[in-house]
Amino acid sequence: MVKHTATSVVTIERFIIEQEKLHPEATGELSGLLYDLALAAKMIANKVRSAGLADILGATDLENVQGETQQKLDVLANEIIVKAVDHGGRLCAMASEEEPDIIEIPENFRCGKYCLLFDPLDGSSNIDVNVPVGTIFSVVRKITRGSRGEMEDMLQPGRRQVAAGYVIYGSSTMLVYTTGQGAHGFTLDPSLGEFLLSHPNIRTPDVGRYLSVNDSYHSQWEPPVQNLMNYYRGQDGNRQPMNTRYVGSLVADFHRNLLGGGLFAYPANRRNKHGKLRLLYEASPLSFIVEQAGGAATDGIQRILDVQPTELHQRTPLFIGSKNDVDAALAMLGAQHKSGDSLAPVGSVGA
Ligand code: AHM
Ligand code: MG
Repeated sequence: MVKHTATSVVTIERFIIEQEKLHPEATGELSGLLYDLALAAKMIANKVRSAGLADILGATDLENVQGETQQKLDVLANEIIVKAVDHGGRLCAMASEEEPDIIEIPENFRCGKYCLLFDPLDGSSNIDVNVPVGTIFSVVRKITRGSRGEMEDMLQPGRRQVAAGYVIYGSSTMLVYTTGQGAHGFTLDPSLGEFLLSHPNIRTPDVGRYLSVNDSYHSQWEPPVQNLMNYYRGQDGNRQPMNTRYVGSLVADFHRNLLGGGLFAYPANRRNKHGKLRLLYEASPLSFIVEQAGGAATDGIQRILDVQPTELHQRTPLFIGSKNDVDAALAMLGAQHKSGDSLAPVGSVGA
């Protein structure tokens, strides 16, 4: 494969094609899907950029200038992604954090061999205050025999993903993805309308600088989780204190930590007994990416990528980021689980 540096000008399209060449058996279906997702990302970026103007441009709270009913941006992002990928003949089904059931491919379109699972606009509650939001996606291969995708195809452990990625709509729009050959980042050049390779082969430091966690849950965490957070803050004297940075928008927190080194944690608490984040739309794809960058991810007992999902919208506790910091979570929370001190699911608080 051609070796790229951040100074060669490489579009995402060319990069995807070059990666495909590493697999002589490839049919181009996955490449086509990734390219369609990059297109959807550009369309969503466009909407997000003018989100603050929605009320001004809309004739009323409910209608926009064309007289169409104003949609919430996360619903709109969902629709953009579905419309960008449903007709390409690459997918047999989809699932979205925004929709309760599997999204079927319309009867008039051909079905392909992949399933797409996605969170169209994560952190969308932050849009009103101009904080970065993101899209997260995961691709798995169909495993059932029929022509249409089924629930069994969706409920595969994360290690079976063939691709995963996220888009951050921040001060610039970036798309980071992996197909299992490293994690690569592309920045949208707005003047060209192209994603250009800006972060080839991302590597995340083994030891994190940043700790991203919502501290307001401290009193609602189980003691082992509280001890773990004290350890990250250096309060027990066993570690250099980490800097706390919490945007409250997963993609933004994850992205900063991926590049700078850090640990994002969303443990279970008394209110969210299984954590808050979704295994299939958030935890699994980001775990695939972080592992490709040399980091790790656990639910406190096992590697996120080994968790067997049982429900489409399953939630999971999540500790993700720099390898040594994730190992510490596993050691401190996993030990508690093994000793039987808690019967609650990983990092979670007993019912
Ligand atoms: P969402 O999928 O409804 O947007 O919720 C997920 C978001 C994440 O982006 C963020 O990490 C988390 O919720 C913040 O939750 P909290 O406000 O409890 O800290
Ligand atoms: Mg989300």
